[in-house]
Amino acid sequence: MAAALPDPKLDRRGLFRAAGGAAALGGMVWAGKWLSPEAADGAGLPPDLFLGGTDGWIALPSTPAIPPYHPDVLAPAPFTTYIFGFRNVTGMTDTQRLNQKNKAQHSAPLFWVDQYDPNNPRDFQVQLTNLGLALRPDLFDAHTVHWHGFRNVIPFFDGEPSGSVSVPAGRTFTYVYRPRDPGTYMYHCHVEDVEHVQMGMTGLVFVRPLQDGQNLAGHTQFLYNDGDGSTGYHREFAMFLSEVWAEAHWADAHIQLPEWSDYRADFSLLNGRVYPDTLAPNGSVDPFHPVHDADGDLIAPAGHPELKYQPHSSLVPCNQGEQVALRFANLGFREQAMTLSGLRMRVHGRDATPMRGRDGTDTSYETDTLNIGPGESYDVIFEAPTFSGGSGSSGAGYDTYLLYNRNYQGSNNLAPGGFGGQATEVRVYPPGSVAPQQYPNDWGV
Ligand SMILES: [Cu+2]
Repeated sequence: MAAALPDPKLDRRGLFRAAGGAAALGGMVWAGKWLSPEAADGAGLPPDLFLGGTDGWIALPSTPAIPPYHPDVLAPAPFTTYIFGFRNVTGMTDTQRLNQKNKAQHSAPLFWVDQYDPNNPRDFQVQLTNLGLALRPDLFDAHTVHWHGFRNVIPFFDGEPSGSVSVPAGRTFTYVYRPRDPGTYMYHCHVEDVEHVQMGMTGLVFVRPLQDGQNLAGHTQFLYNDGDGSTGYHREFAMFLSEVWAEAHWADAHIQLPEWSDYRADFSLLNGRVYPDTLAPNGSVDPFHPVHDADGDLIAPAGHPELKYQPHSSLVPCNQGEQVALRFANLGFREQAMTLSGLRMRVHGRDATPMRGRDGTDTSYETDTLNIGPGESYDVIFEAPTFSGGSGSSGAGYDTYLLYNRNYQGSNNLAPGGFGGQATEVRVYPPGSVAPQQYPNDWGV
């Protein structure tokens, strides 16, 4: 029996027809207001980046030991430390993706997106697959992607688990972003975040300004939409600060619970490594052209099998006279003081905000030390000085300038004369020596 419908002009199907017809015109009139909701541009296109969340193992200096926590007796050689982390699984087959369980990396894959362009609308989509934890199948933890500092994020895509969805083991979710604010950010899993961030599910992400590609003051790449080329640069390097408390990592591996109020950072990491490993070559770090073996596994940086799951180098090679951009973000739990010894850095942005007053006044400033609190980011540019003939520590065709944590417990990892930590080198070569970069942190060789 057909139900009697009210006025056919107002039935549900009719309303859809009316809405559909209006949508074809770009919007609809509602109570006298013109509604023009923005559709999710790019919906239906494949995601731009695919991440897997899982556990794994990394290598930190094994001496001096921190018994019984470090090195972890469960760690397969040449590794020392249990982690949770992300992997870039873009372009992989389903089989290759599933193979990456227990093959997480630290820090998380660096990636970047272009600022949203209303004239060429395209949202950025990141698909997260929770691959599960191989060593702790009892921990059926969900994972998320939380883009820290993203303005006006749609709560659904925020990744904070009490206000949005999380991704259980074996499931997949696609995050959609419309980035409107250039600058440097960080991202992390927000599930039990003190633990998951400390365990390694954290990395750096940045937004390129719309101004990129224009020619201003001799530059085509910029930190911000400065209008005058003042934030233009020749090379760019991400510097992601994080920490490892060995006891917490050991506890997760050994089915124990750490007491977080006992927190102490045994290792302070720069891009997931400690000095002098920070100088070792990159592994596969171009997020949009990832390289892996037939199983989908990472390929270790040349000569460093122990750094297989720490692919990000922090070495800064450059030619004299170049403008070099450094993007710092700190998601350790302590404030750090990164010093570029002997060179001045100009601070052009903080927390993805250009150094401009409300009236446009330039508030950028020069310093040799950045005090970076947890959750903060800085965008700076230094000018590579004149090559002096390979003096300093190298005598090998380049000048060396140290970039290190002036908070010494972060540069020696509580072991004076021991580990090394948040430290790396800027190497300045004669003009024309270092080739243009193919991607951020690329050595140009
Ligand atoms: Cu997580």
